[in-house]
Amino acid sequence: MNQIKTIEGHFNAADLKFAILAARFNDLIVERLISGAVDYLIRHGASEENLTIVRVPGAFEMPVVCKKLAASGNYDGIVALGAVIRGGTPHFDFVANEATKGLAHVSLESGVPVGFGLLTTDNIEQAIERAGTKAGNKGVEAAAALLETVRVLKLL
Ligand code: INI
Repeated sequence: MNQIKTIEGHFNAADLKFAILAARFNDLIVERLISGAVDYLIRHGASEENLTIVRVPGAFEMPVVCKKLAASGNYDGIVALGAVIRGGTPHFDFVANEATKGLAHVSLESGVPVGFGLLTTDNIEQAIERAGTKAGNKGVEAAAALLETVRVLKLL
């Protein structure tokens, strides 16, 4: 095993530029995700002037704005934060699927990593649990995964 070359990202956000793309829909939840992501990045060495928060109406609008952010060349990575909560109609599935597919597509096509912090839950309780209460904070997880991915990409 000692002979195997291993490449892995470290968790130092110093001198990296991040966009935090956040949906206004379900903003009670999404604000907690933003706080978690910002807190994580700052505690890992990012500076406030290298963080930009960009707000969009809902999860459905995230991919097109993410595409422009990626194409700008201004960011090492983008954290996408939102909350899609199931209602009584198929609307949830369309919004959640399109946002998820769109964000993955932008990341692959642009080569700019996107941290996926879009909650998709059956009810508001599950969303609250994942926004800084008993099931952690998905904004923190997305920022951590993004930071590691940015760093590993820079080593390849
Ligand atoms: N947008 C969300 O971010 N979360 C939701 O739960 C949601 N629901 O359930 O409707 C939602 N809808 C709005 C959508 O993202 C668009 O903003 C809207 O359809 C206008 O294009």
